[in-house]
Amino acid sequence: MNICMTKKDINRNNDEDKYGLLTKEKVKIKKPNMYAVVLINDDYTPMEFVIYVLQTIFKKDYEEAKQVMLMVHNKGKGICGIYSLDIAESKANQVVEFARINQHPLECKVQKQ
Ligand code: TYC
Repeated sequence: MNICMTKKDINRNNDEDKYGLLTKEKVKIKKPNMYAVVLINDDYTPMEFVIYVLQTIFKKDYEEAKQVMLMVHNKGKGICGIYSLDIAESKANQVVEFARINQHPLECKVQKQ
């Protein structure tokens, strides 16, 4: 059986258990799949533009945004954040759309964790 339960549901179950009201059903809790948004380095997108993207789309402060940008610049790629699939895809699309509007080749991808 594969049912999603909140903590509240689980506690309610335990109470019911205590008072002998419950069917003895085992519940498996499945963690949601999570996805990293990965920024890719290139030779043309300005560093300050990447920092701005990290601040605005990924809600990082300036120092953290700079660290992530430098990580991508030095290592070739780096994680901007980890989200559910719909949010990861939405943020990746926002990055590419904003980069294209500003005529930068910045790329990012969504990677299942
Ligand atoms: N390498 C770029 C430069 O030197 C900066 C950069 C960083 C570009 C991160 C893309 O995802 C990136 N201007």
